[in-house]
Amino acid sequence: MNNKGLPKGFLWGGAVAAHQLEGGWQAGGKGPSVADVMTVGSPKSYRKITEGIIPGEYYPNHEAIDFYHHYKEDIKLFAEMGFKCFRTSIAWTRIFPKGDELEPNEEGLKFYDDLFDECLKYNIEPVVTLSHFELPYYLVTEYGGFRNRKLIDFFVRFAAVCFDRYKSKVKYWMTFNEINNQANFNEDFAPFTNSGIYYKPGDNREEIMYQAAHYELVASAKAVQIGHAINPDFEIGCMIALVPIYPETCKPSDILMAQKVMERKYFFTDVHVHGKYPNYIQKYWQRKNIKLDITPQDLEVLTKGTVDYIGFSYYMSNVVRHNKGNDHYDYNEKTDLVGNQYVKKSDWGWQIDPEGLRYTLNWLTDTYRLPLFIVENGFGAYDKVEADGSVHDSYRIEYLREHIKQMKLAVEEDGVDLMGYTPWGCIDLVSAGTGEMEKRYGFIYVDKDNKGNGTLKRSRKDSFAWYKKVIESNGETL
Ligand code: BGP
Repeated sequence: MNNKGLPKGFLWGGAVAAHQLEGGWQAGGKGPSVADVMTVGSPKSYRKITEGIIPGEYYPNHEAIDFYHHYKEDIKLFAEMGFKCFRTSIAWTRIFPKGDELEPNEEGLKFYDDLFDECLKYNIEPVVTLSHFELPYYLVTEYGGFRNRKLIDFFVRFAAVCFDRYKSKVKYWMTFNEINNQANFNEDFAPFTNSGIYYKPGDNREEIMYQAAHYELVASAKAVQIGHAINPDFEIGCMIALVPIYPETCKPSDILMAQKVMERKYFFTDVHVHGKYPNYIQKYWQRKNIKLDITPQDLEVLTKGTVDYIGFSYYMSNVVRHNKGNDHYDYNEKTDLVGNQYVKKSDWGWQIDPEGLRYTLNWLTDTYRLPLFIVENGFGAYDKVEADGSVHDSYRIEYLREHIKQMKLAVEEDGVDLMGYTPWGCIDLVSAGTGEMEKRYGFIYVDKDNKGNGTLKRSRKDSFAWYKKVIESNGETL
């Protein structure tokens, strides 16, 4: 094994999601998605979800950065940076505006044909997420989102249509973005999930969450099977939000607590990779009297639809403590999470930990033995535009450089099998969590603020030229 440098063909690129940049929320026959009924929050609070569109409210995803009309210009800029791949999602509501139709919307399909062709023109490989927090809103109001088993078939129909239509253009796929976010059922994390579940007072949130997760896992496995039948060359992955959990101290109960939290958050990966639920989660359901609709046919489906690789996002690490009286090591992020005195935080309180990326790459490899793909990593920050239009984002370069260094060590020294690296929000876009435009991740600045004002003009930040060199040198010049 050659231990110098990243492999040839390493997939350098950038990542986005349809609802966070496309805009055109009603263009080409598109229906509303859950993201279209969310307003702007603040750095400290998640965004608000409104019941339907309230006149006069500002919904940032409706226009976003209008990638729908600017994609040619934007992909040209990605090509200038030397992108080998571009990760985006297909807005479900462009293809099935309500979600339960039998026939897809041709205009929506055509948009992604054009988009993928534009990428391929520059030899940029599209990497596609099928469901990235943009469930058709109609499936929520009419069916209750993924509380409902019927959603499995709707998703599978959508996936099959996409696989078939783009089979000669797209090789790399992922089913559900950050499927495990919903494990944080104590928080109102709706913006960060695909399930479209709005908890009501009195709901047994935990049971509902596991049920929705099960339907999504079955839907994913069915889609993987169908995808492989349509094109055996497809590489279909899962997508996991990976926040490694450290123990606060070397006290054995803290160590065990960290392990239990890892299990609770990452059993999703076991189901995707091994096709079955681990014993610990089944025991947990028994103890908590959580009753789920899981049929023998479902379990069969899970074993047949295992993934080819693990895609994951990495932004930060977290620390937990074992609190006295928590005899079963149950996890409640409100009481068990503690700060990490050894790392700095972003303005949004995300703990910056580059070594945690190497740790994560090794943990995933040791646990699952599958190729890995870092499909999100990045630094959300306020940017300042100088009088001449330049943006000196040295803090972003610093964040990415330190993470890439650790990623390289994982490959070169630890032998991790890594397919690629696509930093999040390669062009500024709407934040999924808060709806802010001014939480920026991009190499490309977009002139638009949190209230929707701005010309939408694109410009290169300092990180643009830096990332171009990184790609050119296959990660040698950092
Ligand atoms: C991930 C999501 C992305 C993205 C990112 C950054 O959880 O997959 O959609 O938005 O987080 O989060 P935020 O936009 O809240 O800064």
